[in-house]
Amino acid sequence: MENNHWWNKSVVYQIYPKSFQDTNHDGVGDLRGIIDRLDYIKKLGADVIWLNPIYESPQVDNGYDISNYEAINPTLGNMDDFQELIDGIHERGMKLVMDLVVNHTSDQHNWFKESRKGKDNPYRDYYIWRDGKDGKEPNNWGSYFSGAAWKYDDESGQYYLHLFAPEQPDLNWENPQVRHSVYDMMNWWAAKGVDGFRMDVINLISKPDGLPDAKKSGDEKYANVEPLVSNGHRIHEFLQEMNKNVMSKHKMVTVGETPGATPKDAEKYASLDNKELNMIFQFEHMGLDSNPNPALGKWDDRKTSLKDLRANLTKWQEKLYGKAWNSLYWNNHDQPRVVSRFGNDQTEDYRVKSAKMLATMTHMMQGTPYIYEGEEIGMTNAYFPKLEDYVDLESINAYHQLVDDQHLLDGKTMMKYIAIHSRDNARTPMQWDDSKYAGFSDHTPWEKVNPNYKQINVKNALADKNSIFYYYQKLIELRHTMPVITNGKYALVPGNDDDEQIFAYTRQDDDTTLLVILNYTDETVNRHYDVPADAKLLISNYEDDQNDTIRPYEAKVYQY
Ligand code: TEU
Ligand code: CA
Repeated sequence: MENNHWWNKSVVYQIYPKSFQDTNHDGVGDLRGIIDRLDYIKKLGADVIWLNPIYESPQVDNGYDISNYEAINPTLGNMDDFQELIDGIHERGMKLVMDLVVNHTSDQHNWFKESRKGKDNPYRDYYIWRDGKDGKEPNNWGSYFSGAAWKYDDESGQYYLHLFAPEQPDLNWENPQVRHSVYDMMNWWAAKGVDGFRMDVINLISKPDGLPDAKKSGDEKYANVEPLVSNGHRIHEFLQEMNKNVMSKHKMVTVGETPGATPKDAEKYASLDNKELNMIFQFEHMGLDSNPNPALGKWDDRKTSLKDLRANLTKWQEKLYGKAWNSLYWNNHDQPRVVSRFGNDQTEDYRVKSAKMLATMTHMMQGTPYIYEGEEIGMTNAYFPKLEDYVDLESINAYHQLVDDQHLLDGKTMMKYIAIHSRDNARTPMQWDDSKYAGFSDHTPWEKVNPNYKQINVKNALADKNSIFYYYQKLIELRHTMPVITNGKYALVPGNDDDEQIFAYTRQDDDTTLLVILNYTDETVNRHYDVPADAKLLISNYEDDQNDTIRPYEAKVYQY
């Protein structure tokens, strides 16, 4: 099966606008900052830029609470800046993907302001309102950001649903007016030249009929809604309708953010006939280091074993082959930094080696790779020690719920977990150089700079031909030039299934084989692989090749 859409060979660079580059001295990144850095992204070789939400928003959840879908957040710039940005991207032969957040709006959106006025308001049915049950919430659903997923509204005497913060009320997708308002808005952006959308929690939009209680599995106060609400009964109908009304009318790429999606779900969402989306972000590999106690969710300090990671990535490669298209990612604005999480940030040598090894792991697989700002220079977790250092509501709420309210963890343990897993680890300002505030701004940034910016920054990376940056640049170039990376069949090297140190797989098409060998550990390992005498070493993170001796975090790819 030949995959020959433009996005099959593309690499996406994700920008978190608030943290990328400030130009007007207020400590917040802005659109003009992105314009100034387009040549940098082009130099890396990325084909597509995905921007986290830049719309008008009270910023309760950093722009994922949108109060006007067709206006730019004034802190970030205005529509003229946006036009200049999209022109600049297109002039450089790149494309722009925007964030589409339509599971919910801000409570400051006009639709919600109208909706909460009362039961007779024409916008009432744009959201999900219910009466309470026995003086309590309508059901036991918990919010992703702690507490109940319902908020009582005094003014109109009912509860409304919010799967995320109370300031993020869920839209009612059962209402065709809601759906068509969204499609119109999408077409409005497409007319401005936008090349695609990343769709926020798009598989949560179809709620189960009757909104029944969700299952609790331990001592959690409110139930985790994800198993019940994700991939709901009308989701494919909604996405096909959206596709007909929007995607089919433009040349665009779409990626759905789909927590709780399995390969079976992906076969429908991202099937090669493109009736719904082009690909999805699945979360299974992001959950391998979660706490076994469901009440604690992701808050833990365990490390993902190679066995679990390999089994998971292999499953996605094999199950989607010839049927659907994968996205490939380690990082985004919600995840800790990959080199700290799956690699090793304890010494400079290991940081650089393990960052390259992990990049090799995903960039040699089938799918569209996503690089999150700073990943290409090996930015690490910030590990801030105090709760006051954190900005993200998810971490702060979780601390209060698990430590103060439920007493499931002591404060010290929770701070250790937050230092490892907080979303703020991804949101510290981009490290451009070693000047004060890392060249991000000359004003105190909205979120603290990672103290290691003097050593880890773009300026240093560009000056060192062995840097992580140039390694990513080479990986991207290989994807652009070698069809086997796009279309070759994936297979584990026989016998590799249980190896706790080495991950070895091949990609193969009619005339080329790639053998990828990766040491996931800080130990030197001896393994023999049959490599033909005429094989060429395509890329590696060591200066030389010692054949069966595979050094700490070594990555090598043979071509034959
Ligand atoms: O994230 C959805 C989502 O699944 C997250 O709750 C995720 O589980 C969590 O962040 C992991 O720590 C999307 C956006 O990417 C996120 O930034 C938003 O806060 C959220 O939706 C609500 O819009
Ligand atoms: Ca600014």
